[in-house]
Order: sequence, then structure tokens, then C-alpha cells
Amino acid sequence: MRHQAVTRFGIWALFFVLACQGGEKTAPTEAPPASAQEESAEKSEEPAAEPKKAATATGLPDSLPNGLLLVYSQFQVVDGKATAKPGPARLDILTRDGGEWKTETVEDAQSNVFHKAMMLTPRGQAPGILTLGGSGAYVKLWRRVKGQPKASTLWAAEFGGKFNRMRDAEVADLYGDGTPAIAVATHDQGVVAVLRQKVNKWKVQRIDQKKDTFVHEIEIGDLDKDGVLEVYATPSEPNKLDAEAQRGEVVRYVPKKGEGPTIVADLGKRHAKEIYVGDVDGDGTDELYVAVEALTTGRGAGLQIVEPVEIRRYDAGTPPDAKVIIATIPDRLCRFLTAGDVDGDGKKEMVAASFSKGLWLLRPGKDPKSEWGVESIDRDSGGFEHAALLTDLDGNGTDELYVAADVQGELRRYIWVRGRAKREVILKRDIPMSRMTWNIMPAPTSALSR
Ligand SMILES: [Ca+2]
Ligand SMILES: [Ca+2]
Ligand SMILES: [Ca+2]
Ligand SMILES: [Ca+2]
Repeated sequence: MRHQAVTRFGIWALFFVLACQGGEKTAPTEAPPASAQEESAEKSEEPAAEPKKAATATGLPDSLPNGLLLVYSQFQVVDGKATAKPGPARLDILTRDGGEWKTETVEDAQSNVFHKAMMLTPRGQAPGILTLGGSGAYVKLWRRVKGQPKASTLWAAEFGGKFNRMRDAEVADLYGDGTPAIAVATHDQGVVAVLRQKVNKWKVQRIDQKKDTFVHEIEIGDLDKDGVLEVYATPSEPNKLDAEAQRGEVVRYVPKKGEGPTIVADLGKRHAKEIYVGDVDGDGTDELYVAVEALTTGRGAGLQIVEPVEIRRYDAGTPPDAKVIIATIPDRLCRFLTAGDVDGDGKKEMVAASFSKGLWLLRPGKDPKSEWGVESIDRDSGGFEHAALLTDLDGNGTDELYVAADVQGELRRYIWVRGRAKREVILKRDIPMSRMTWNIMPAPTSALSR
């Protein structure tokens, strides 16, 4: 089976093939051209992480109370070219101080990718950085010992299939007992697990498993507003980057009640790798957004998009076959949805980062259960994952957008000025293909410093 040959590098190689063909045969879009304006001259040949002094045009302060956790797969570089040989899993801790961005790199040879890193504060303990590793599959918690990051393993597993990956996790008080629990999605035997803290140990409870199934994403929220948190996950058939159809669904678990899996979104011949749960429309209740990947026909150069990416919305009680489409994105894949308030008006927007057609700003209209406004933020931004995060690193009440544009090999920051996104480059690497960014998360600088 061809998907089994898709290694990390294979994904990259396919990515560039897809980037060249993906969506080019879709119907023309009405979307306006990119409105993002480069504020700095950093798109030139300047080396990575050139320090920036107070850039007033983009409002970037000299120091920030929050930093970013960036996670990657990385590939060895020989003679200036990325090879197929994966390196150790990599985490970059990015902070800003004294007018400079500072990067501390943490590597883990037990895995060849970190899919996510996020802050975790266990009950009664100091905060640490939680990492989700793939090949091998490890959930680890990192804290400083004499200044150096050291990990303790919370969970390591082999699932019995071809791949062993911790793919995603979210942390919440799932049992209402004041203790954070970690819900984890894995590849490739459909295992969904909840890690519960028992003082200094973490007890792993597998709440689902299904043969030859990839679970890509976890989200947590309370859609039915009963005060008990639900866990949402996206099981699908194994990744088949060259296939026309890959079936998938979104399922719900309620760990506290022992319920699930319950299918909440049946995507038919299509599937989703990205979902988002939160109260984006501001009515006080969480809703579920599903980025449904395109339905395509043909292969290779003959590939055509039959139905492009759809962002669908589901509320508590909507039937699994409901098809409330809030936005259509003229692309094949969309792996990142992030929500926040880009203009400081107190209302949230959503950003969808699609694979090869850039970044899109979605705004709820009068009826948020109907079509939303869609506008292009920047066409010149791409990536297989295209990790994106709306977050307020400077704490001024308005969210900035951080995007790992892996095609361009840049980490970028956007702020909105008079309704237009202004772009600046934070980091740039010389060989874009030497790394692939899987996730970006915020973290308080105070918890990151040495
Ligand atoms: Ca609930
Ligand atoms: Ca809502
Ligand atoms: Ca807003
Ligand atoms: Ca801000």
C-alpha cells in the first residue's frame, strides 16, 4: 500500500508535488489578492533571526511577557540540500527580550518528530513543557534541571501497527476534580487515551482503539453546556496522499460519564485532520468547526478538485450528516484553524491556514450558523501543515497571528492595522525543506526562562 511508504520525507516530497498541482484546476476564486504588506526588509537575503529594534509600524515591543513553543521534524542537510534522513525531534523555545528574538532548541533522539509542545502545570507541581513525540511515541514533560531541559516520560507506547506516533493532545480538567487530564490522539491503531495524574504518576486509560486508523486531532469543550467537558477526535483511514477518497469522521467522548465514541460529524468519502472547538461566535456556548479536506479525482498531474476544502460548523445536537458550511477555501488541504480577536473589537475571528492557497480570515456574519465572510490575508504563505496561531503575546488585548510558512522557510507575525494584515518575518531558515513545523503554542516567558 502506497501510503505505508510515506515517510516523513515522503510527505515533504509529496508536498512539493502537491504544491505544484494542488488546486490549480479548481474554479477561479472571488477572493481578493493578498493584502498582507511586508513591513520589514527581512524578506531579502538577511540571515535568520536578525534582531529587530522597536518596529513601531508593526507594534512589536522590545520584550514580550509570552513566548512561543515551535515543534518540528527536521532533516539532515548535505551539501546545502535537505536529505531524506530525519533528525531528532525538535522543539524551539522562542522568546523576545532586549529587542531580540531568542531561540533555545531542545532535541529528543527517541522520536523523529514533536507534533506538539504546550505548557502543563500538574496539580501541586511546577509548570513544565509537555511534548507529543512520534516514532517513537512518547508523551514527555520537560523541566529545567540546573538550567538544562530534562524530560520525564509520562507515556510511551507501541500500538502494534506500522507507526507509533503521539499526534495531538489537549489538557483540561476532564473529570471536574481540579486535576488536569491529558487527552491524546495517536497513529495508527486508533488509540485515544486520557492520562490522569495520580500524584507523581500518570495513569493511562485507553478510551478507544480501532485497527489501521489515524487519529489526528483532539479538541475539548462543552457544546451541550451541561458543565461536563467533551473530548472530540478525528479518526480517519490511514493517510493516502495520492488517493481520491479518505473516509473520516469526528467523534465525541465524555470521559467523566464513560461515554463514546459517538459520531458527531460523518464526513462520508471525505475526512478532516483539523477541528476547532470554542465559542467563536461569542454567544457563550462552544461550537465545533471541522476543516473538511477536498474531494479530488485523478492523480498526479491529472488531479482535480471536485469539492474544495469546507469549514463546517456543528452545534450540540446537530445531526452527523448536517452540512452547515461557514466557509469554502479553494484548496485541497487545511490543517490549521485558529480563533482570536485580530482587531480588538471584542469579537472573535477565525484564521484558516490552507496548504497552498495562503491564509484566510473568516468572520461570522449576522447569522454565525450560516455563511461567514471570507477574505484572503496572504497568498504568499504555504506549508503542508502551515501551523498558525492567533495569540496575544504582547498582552495588549488584541491577538497577533503567528504562522510557520514552511514553503518560504519563515516564521511570520501579522497584526491588523486599519483592517489590513501587516506581515513581518521573525525567523528565516536558509533551507526551507530542512524542517517542517507541526505546531505553535504560546507560553509565559516566566515559565520558560532559565
Ligand atoms: Ca458537556
Ligand atoms: Ca458559541
Ligand atoms: Ca474582532
Ligand atoms: Ca496583542
